[in-house]
Amino acid sequence: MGMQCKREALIFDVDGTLAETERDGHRVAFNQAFAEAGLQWHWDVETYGRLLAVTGGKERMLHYWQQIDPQGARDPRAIETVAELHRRKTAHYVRLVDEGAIGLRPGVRRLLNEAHAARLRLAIATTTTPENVVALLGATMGRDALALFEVIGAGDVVPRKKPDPAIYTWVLEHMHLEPSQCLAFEDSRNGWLAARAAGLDAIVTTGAYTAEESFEGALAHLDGLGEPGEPAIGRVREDAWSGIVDLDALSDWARVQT
Ligand code: XBP
Ligand code: MG
Repeated sequence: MGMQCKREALIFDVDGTLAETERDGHRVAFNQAFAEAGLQWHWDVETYGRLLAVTGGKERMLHYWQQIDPQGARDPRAIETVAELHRRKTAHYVRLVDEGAIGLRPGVRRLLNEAHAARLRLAIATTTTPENVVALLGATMGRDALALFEVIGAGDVVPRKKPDPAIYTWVLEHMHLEPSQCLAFEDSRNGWLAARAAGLDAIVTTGAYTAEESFEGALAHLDGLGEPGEPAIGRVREDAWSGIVDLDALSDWARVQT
């Protein structure tokens, strides 16, 4: 039968998708942790852009260490050193976010509220640490924001991070949903590859670090979700598109049920 099922859930990435967290949030927090530990490491904006190829803060630090000091990084104590640096980094990141350093990207609040009002099911699938998600949502949307999301898949709940599909598969299992019933929102090639490998279609809204990446095959590649007076620009499937990503648009593009 040609009947295709409707989609009832939206699954959101966090970093880069809900907010531009990397350059002025995570990067700054890593550097604060390095300085505090007396390390000479410093990640400028460009260096950090290259390091984003490795997802996960601990994985990223170990990768960097292996590049600049392969012998030191082989020490059995390196894993614990990285874990301690990461605990400090998380504390700095949470403080930065609590201070209001990071806002949501345009259209995020609007779409989340619209989806919630329409009783769509909402979830998060991110490689970042759970505390970071709680801090970001709390600082930007208030304490009740967490309750918008039925399932939050974050950080080390899965053994392998994006582009591995594990975090998406974990979220699907916890929601008892098939990939065809969901739509993912991502900003990066690694994130999109993860969603795709889990069998999900994705809307990609690229930002500062990801605009030049390739998303061939993604349902849409836009520069954001758009807001009234500030439309998103990009493509939907093969066609150029400009407008505001709302539930009407999502139901046209992807049979999202409203
Ligand atoms: C986000 C990440 C994370 C953050 C830092 O990727 O790769 O590692 O940069 O967070 P995505 P942690 O948006 O694809 O989920 O330091 O907590 O890992
Ligand atoms: Mg991302």
